[in-house]
Amino acid sequence: MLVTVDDDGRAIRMAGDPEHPFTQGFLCTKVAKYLERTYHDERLLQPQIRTGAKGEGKFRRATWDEALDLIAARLQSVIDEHGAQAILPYSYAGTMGLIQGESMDRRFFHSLGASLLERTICASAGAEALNVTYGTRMGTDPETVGEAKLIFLWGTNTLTANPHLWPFIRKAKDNGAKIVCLDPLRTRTALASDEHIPLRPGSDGAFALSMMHVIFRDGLEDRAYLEAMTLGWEGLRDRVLRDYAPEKVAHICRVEPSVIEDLAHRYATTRPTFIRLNYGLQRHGGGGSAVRAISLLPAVTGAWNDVGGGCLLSTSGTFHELNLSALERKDLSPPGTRMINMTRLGEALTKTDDPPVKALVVYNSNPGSIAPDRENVIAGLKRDDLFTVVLEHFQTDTADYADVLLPATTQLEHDDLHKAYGHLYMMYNRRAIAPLGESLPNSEIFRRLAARMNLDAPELRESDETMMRQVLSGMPFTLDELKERGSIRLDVGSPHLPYRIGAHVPTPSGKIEIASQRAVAKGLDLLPEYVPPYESGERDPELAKRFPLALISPPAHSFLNSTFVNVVSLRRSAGKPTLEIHADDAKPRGINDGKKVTIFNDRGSFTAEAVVTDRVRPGVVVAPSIWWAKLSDDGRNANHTTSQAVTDIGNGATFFDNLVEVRVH
Ligand SMILES: Nc1nc2c(c(=O)[nH]1)N[C@H]1C(S)=C(S)[C@@H](COP(=O)(O)OP(=O)(O)OC[C@H]3O[C@@H](n4cnc5c(=O)[nH]c(N)nc54)[C@H](O)[C@@H]3O)O[C@H]1N2
Ligand SMILES: Nc1nc2c(c(=O)[nH]1)N[C@H]1C(S)=C(S)[C@@H](COP(=O)(O)OP(=O)(O)OC[C@H]3O[C@@H](n4cnc5c(=O)[nH]c(N)nc54)[C@H](O)[C@@H]3O)O[C@H]1N2
Ligand SMILES: [Mo]
Repeated sequence: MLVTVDDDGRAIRMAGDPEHPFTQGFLCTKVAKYLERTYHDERLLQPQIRTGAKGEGKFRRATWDEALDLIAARLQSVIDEHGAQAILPYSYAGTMGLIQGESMDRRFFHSLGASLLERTICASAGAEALNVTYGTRMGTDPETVGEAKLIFLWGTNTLTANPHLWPFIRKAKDNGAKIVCLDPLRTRTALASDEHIPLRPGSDGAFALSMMHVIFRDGLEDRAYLEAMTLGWEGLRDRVLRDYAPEKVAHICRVEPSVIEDLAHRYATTRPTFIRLNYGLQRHGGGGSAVRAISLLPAVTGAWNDVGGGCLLSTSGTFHELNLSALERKDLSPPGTRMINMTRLGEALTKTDDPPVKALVVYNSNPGSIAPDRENVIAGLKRDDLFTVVLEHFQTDTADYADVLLPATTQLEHDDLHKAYGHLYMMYNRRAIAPLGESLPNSEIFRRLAARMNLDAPELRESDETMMRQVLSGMPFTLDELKERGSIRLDVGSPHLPYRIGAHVPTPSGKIEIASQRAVAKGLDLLPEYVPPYESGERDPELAKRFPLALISPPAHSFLNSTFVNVVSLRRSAGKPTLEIHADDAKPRGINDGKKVTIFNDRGSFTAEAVVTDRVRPGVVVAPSIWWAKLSDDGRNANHTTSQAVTDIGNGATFFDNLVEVRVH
């Protein structure tokens, strides 16, 4: 991003950097409004201490000294009474900067001996599925996607959630490629594709394995690739031939068998083929298994061998030379420290004992809006015996429950380093303006807090600049070069072909592990299989009868998870909380367009305005998200219905594995 600053030091313009080879001068809908957000009237500019009841949102202004003294004293008394593991840090994707997201904060909590947070809210099912199969997270070089002749956009709303990939897809299209979108919803991405396959949510693993059935049955697999690069392919072949015939799987996926046959044939006979696999489809009970199966399609056909071929979920494994252990200092955390799954925050705050969570420190996250089973999360946040600190830009749904609220700097107001998970460049974020009000970078807040708590180890005093040098110590460039150039492509060859024949695969066997002993060690099957959604007729017919509709609550086009919901222009374009429902489901319930409806299950309920549309298939309803509960009419959002159950692989969140019923409000 390029920021123009006027003579008074005020940022007046923001634009994409036209010289960045991947983002090419383009800012997405939300970040284009980042100045409106930064200079928002309601920015938190001073530390605050709670005066009202928890959740009421009443605070008084405090000085940094007073706020930090209070936090230090309260954390110390929690440690004295319950031990350090009664303290829980909670952070995720507010900023993905290495310094403001995983440096001094981690060192601070590790030194205290606080509970560790298992960061599973987004990507861990897919990440672990790739780790088990490929040893790391790498994929097709996104800049080569223009070479592909057949592209699957699978469980991804690319135009909304990953628009920077679109120019490369566009290029492929211009060269005659066909684009196929696999998504239960007719998203804007589906509309921009050549074909749309609205398969049933949570059935993708079966679909992929059935494609393999067709490929092996008809002898279309790439034997040479399978022999050279994979382990256990014969077992996979036998399994898919036995269990995943299209006639059977078509029923699971609610598509015609010919759809699977046709797609499998084209996939196996076209080159190069590219699959953009994204996170939407792994937010189901069987999400890990689904990613495991889909990611193996290019191994079966040898698509990994082609420039522009393969599959891309995440490139984050290509950043393995970053010295994250020097940055985070996990070694400072006492051995045996417990780990708490962030997806199960509600449970952690209301049921966990030995010790109970007595202090919660939230930064870079808004769990009061985004965590599943919100009813339970709020019950936890309301506890009067819980001491809660929130570092924020705004008074969010979570901030309302804070005892102490601290003002944090935005991306324009601090320096940072960024890796990527959708491209191959390391980036430097140079501060453009001075911090607004009394706001401070997260790293500085934790540095000051460590000093207040008399933690005087040298690693808790290091500057951001020192930490940047430490994390870059194994990279083939220096911090100064990165500052100078802004972004530098990783040294992975161009194009990067991570799994071309002859490449080293970082698994124990050095091959792509179709049969994975590491999967077995995690309690999974040796080979990929289809795992049905937890909340489905297959698993729980009784539940499916009471709650017959599958609710998906993916990000609205104008929001970034819960970020930007309070930015007026973006909220205006999002409109209001809606529920998209097919006429076949709306009619018998007496629902017509514009009617206010209640969406509910045993966990909770929320209200929205019905939009009757054939964008969704019958049996599926959609609530574009993630609304701030307090900015919705009913003070609730879709996470009142979502579940704390975790995925088959990676203990990930299952936001879209969620059966509900809908009635007129
Ligand atoms: N504008 C915008 N961009 C974002 C974000 C945002 O909030 N707003 N969030 C960022 C973050 S943190 C993430 S993780 C990514 C998420 O971006 P994506 O990985 O694209 O994930 P989602 O948007 O959650 O879901 C993508 C699509 O998956 C579909 N889907 C749901 N269940 C299934 C299923 O079972 N099978 C299939 N095939 N499709 C299914 C949904 O209908 C949705 O259209 O986007 C990032 N980019
Ligand atoms: N129903 C439903 N729930 C979901 C999802 C969904 O699709 N549907 N998506 C899930 C996914 S993929 C994700 S990644 C999570 C995301 O959940 P979160 O990680 O909580 O992300 P955000 O909702 O964007 O909230 C981030 C907060 O961090 C703050 N922040 C930003 N930068 C900084 C900073 O430098 N310092 C400090 N102190 N604060 C900062 C922002 O103001 C914002 O309030 O939500 C999950 N929840
Ligand atoms: Mo995410």
